Amino acid sequence: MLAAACAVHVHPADIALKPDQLAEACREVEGLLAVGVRVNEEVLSQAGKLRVVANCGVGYDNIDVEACTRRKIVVTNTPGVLTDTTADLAFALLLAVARRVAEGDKFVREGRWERWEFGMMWGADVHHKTLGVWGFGRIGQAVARRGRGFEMNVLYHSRRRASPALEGGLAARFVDRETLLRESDFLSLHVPYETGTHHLIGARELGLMKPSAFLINTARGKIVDEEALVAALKSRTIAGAGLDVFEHEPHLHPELTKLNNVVLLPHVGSATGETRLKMATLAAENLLAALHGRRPPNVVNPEVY
Ligand code: 8YV
Repeated sequence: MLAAACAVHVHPADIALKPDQLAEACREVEGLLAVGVRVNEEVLSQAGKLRVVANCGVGYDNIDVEACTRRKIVVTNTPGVLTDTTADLAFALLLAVARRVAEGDKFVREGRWERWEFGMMWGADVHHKTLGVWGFGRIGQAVARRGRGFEMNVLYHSRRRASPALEGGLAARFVDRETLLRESDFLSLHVPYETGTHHLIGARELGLMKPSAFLINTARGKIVDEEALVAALKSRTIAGAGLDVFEHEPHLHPELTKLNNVVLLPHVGSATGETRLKMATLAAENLLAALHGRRPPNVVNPEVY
């Protein structure tokens, strides 16, 4: 799609460029399709011809949107196409940590399974438990829907309360933060990362959760104070966590990999063949629309118009 419409420079390796390398690569470009790279002031100040940054992802905390807006650069993202795929992964983590799937797999592979035992590897039930969803946008709602499938009692908290019709359809009950923390058996995070959500979950919040509760994070690592989480997991303040994202990814807190009560994934929430193709296509459509002077379908900073 892109090659048919423009001269395309593709970064050859599937590794994220550092801002100075990206800045160098952006000097002459008019459009940037960003896949997992940080687009900050350093990059933008050197990209004098840039008109659009099309992010291949729904979250755009990797892009300094304000700096783009000041330069009248359009920023787009890829909402919608990855909703169910990411919700599936949140549920995969939820089930895996509750039923000790990763731990059991490791146990069998390592040849440590010698006999069937009644008391072996007990986990926690998922069905009929209370699922807390923090952030009730597309992905949060899709997780709530999956919770209903497992006959869970679904609570949610979000900045704005959903319409009665939406709440009714998902049988989800709006509660305040404290109630969500106190009552959830599984708490799944689905808020965007921004100044207001930095360390939304810290020692205090973890302390309010049940000692039998699990935290699931497929949103952004910096929403959780990882140091506090490690302490809570070690002291069994909470029972476990399923994490796809980390505060300083790809670097993990050194204690995390030593813990049995966590399931760790390398930020693969949207990583299925079907969804990655849809994300790439949508990002390309957004990019081309902007370059052709049309308004792209998924503009993040409409103030530029
Ligand atoms: C992306 C994501 O793969 O969409 C998001 O917000 O976290 C992932 O789907 C990631 O942002 C890299 O572009």
